[in-house]
Amino acid sequence: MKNDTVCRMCSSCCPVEVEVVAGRLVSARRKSFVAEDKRSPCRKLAAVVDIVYSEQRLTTPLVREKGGDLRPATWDEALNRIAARFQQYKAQGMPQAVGWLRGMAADWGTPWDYASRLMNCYGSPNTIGNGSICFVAREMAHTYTYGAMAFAEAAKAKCILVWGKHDADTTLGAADAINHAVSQGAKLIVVDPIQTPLAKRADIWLQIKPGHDGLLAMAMINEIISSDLYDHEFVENFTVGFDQLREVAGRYTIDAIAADLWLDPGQVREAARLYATTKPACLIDGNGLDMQLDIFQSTRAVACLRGLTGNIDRPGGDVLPQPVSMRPLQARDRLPAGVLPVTAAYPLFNTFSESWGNQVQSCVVDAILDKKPYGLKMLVVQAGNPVVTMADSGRASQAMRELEFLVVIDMFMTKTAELADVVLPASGCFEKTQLNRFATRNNPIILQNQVIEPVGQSWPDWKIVFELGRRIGLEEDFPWETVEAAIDYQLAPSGVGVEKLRENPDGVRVEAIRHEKYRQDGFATPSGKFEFFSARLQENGQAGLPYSDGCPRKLISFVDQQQDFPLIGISGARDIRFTNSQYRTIPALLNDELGCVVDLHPLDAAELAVQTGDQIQVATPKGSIVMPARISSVVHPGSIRIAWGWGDYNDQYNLNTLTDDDIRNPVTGTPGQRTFMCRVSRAKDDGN
Ligand SMILES: Nc1nc2c(c(=O)[nH]1)N[C@H]1C(S)=C(S)[C@@H](COP(=O)(O)OP(=O)(O)OC[C@H]3O[C@@H](n4cnc5c(=O)[nH]c(N)nc54)[C@H](O)[C@@H]3O)O[C@H]1N2
Ligand SMILES: Nc1nc2c(c(=O)[nH]1)N[C@H]1C(S)=C(S)[C@@H](COP(=O)(O)OP(=O)(O)OC[C@H]3O[C@@H](n4cnc5c(=O)[nH]c(N)nc54)[C@H](O)[C@@H]3O)O[C@H]1N2
Ligand code: SF4
Ligand SMILES: [Mo]
Repeated sequence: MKNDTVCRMCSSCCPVEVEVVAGRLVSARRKSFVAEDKRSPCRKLAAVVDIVYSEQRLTTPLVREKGGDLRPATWDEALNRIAARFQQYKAQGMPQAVGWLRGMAADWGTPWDYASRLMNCYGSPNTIGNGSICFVAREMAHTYTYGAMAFAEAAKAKCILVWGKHDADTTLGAADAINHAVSQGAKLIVVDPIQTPLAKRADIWLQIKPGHDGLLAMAMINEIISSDLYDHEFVENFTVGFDQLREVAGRYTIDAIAADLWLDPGQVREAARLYATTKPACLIDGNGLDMQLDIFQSTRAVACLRGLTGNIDRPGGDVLPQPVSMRPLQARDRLPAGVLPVTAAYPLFNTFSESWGNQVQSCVVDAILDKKPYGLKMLVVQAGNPVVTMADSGRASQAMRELEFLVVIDMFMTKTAELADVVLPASGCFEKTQLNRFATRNNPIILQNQVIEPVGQSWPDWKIVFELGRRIGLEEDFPWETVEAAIDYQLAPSGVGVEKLRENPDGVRVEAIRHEKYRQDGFATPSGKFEFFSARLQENGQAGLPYSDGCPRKLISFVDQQQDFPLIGISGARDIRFTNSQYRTIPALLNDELGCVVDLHPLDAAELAVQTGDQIQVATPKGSIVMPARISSVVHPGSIRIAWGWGDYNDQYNLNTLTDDDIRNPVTGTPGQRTFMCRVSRAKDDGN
């Protein structure tokens, strides 16, 4: 039997058609607007049966007696243990000592709302996501500029500027759109420190010095303004701060900064002109901008380009979403007044969006270890593996060990789950129904629909949260017996329900697509305009316009120790076979540790006397890892690229052993997990 759903094995949220025989999933196929033979392939989806029915799946709850090993338990026993702890901290008058840390895996849609609801009704403001290192920090920069996160309508663009994103490995729907547009003659500009497969195909590739994107954006803005290539009609009628932008960008001329950014001035000029003069043009920004110390300003500067060229909300440009009306399910009003979250040091980031709440996960570690601003004693980790995915793994791991009580909700036994007092087995994406953020932030709404029964005794995340809620006295707040009932309740204002979504597997559009909505509605910013200058940022002590206070001294972690750590380390490519720390236990995907390498430029390799296959040690002031080297000119001399995500599989490959969490972006609390100074040497035990 064929069934439609949404794959959530990574954040791409691809609509898929799955084949189920006798209740068992046997294959899955990605749907797309391009013909089958043109669709970008997904290795994970090809291995879907091995993933879903992996012998490594957690199939029963596990509990730990004090100091002992984890042992199987019933759901009743496991949930009652957790509920007892919730009640204990409440009875002690400190519900806020309980935190709920969300990884990216279960999605940012309804699963996020359910956990927030439970915690708010319980009385703790500490439901915390990892958005400070993922796209939420970027979303904030977009939002402060034009009211929401824009997304590129690449398929219809004539010019595509891809800035720090590699969709063929991460976001296949977007990869299909880029390929389609390029096949129709669209120009392609890529800003990436790595010569990626996409960079190889680009008309212009800017191999930027890692972490310096904001300065490049300012220089491009300057070029576009001084050459009078900006969109006068849009700038005059719909923006604020253009004169200041002109003035500040004037300090960043291409000729003055290109060499410092490892770029050729002529190429930067050509890129700025091509982008500004080809209409429509879209700008796809990605995680290459995230995880950087300067994330907020650099993304603001990049975002300004969309208004300067008038491409914002135009067909084939960068479109503003038409979100689906939903009932807020987070019950924020139920939080007792005056209880500050542990992320209180980042008030702008905590409040920029109606639903996001707290996303500075590093604060969880501060609260556990330093009791700042107060102590967290218990943590529920849902769909995340913080021991290997957070900056400064050593410290994150110490924090997990120091907790009085750790609960992990996951599908696999991770390095984080190994430390837990209770482990709850979660059902995977094909085993549950949910609404993904991808489907509700914009039309059309597409349902992730359960197509097979939960594997083993696993439960879907929604059921775990609802049942736990009921066991801590929140029966009235979790009245829904099924997830369908909860989704229908939440979606009621949109007039759409689960039944209709199931009848329309390709999605239901609740509002016709509109472009240039700002002409009628204005932008959802305080001024109603596209804000090059944000008074709200200035009032809150931040630069109102990107780089108006100058450029931060520290764009790369440990840059003040570059005498000892002379190479720039780049947290590397995502591999289509894996999602962050996941799936290395799947034999069909692991394939002899293929891709677990450090890329080193031939010039640096010669100096260090390193050859492909040699074991090398990469060290920073925080720690060191050992990985095989690959000599490759995809990296710029002076920089290396380290494969990402191997830390759960093997400690020795844990990239976040190297990263710093002491210095963070002042607005979004983002540590420099992407880019850091480091040192390379041949590993001591290397026999060569
Ligand atoms: N150095 C460095 N650090 C990084 C990154 C990097 O590129 N370099 N990337 C950063 C980014 S952008 C992110 S978003 C984070 C990701 O950080 P995490 O969210 O911690 O990443 P994952 O390794 O994907 O862990 C997700 C976990 O959820 C489990 N899981 C999968 N599906 C479900 C589900 O439906 N329910 C439940 N309960 N569990 C599920 C998986 O088995 C896995 O253990 O890492 C960040 N850290
Ligand atoms: N297969 C797979 N898919 C995934 C994931 C995964 O781990 N595996 N993770 C999911 C998650 S959590 C996320 S957030 C997304 C992220 O997906 P993307 O947004 O595509 O981000 P990345 O692939 O991390 O990096 C994109 C590009 O940024 C470049 N880059 C690195 N440093 C810099 C820099 O300083 N400046 C610029 N301009 N570019 C730089 C990298 O070389 C890379 O080519 O992918 C999601 N999808
Ligand atoms: S790219 Fe991600 S969401 Fe899309 S099919 Fe592959 S694993 Fe699933
Ligand atoms: Mo992410």
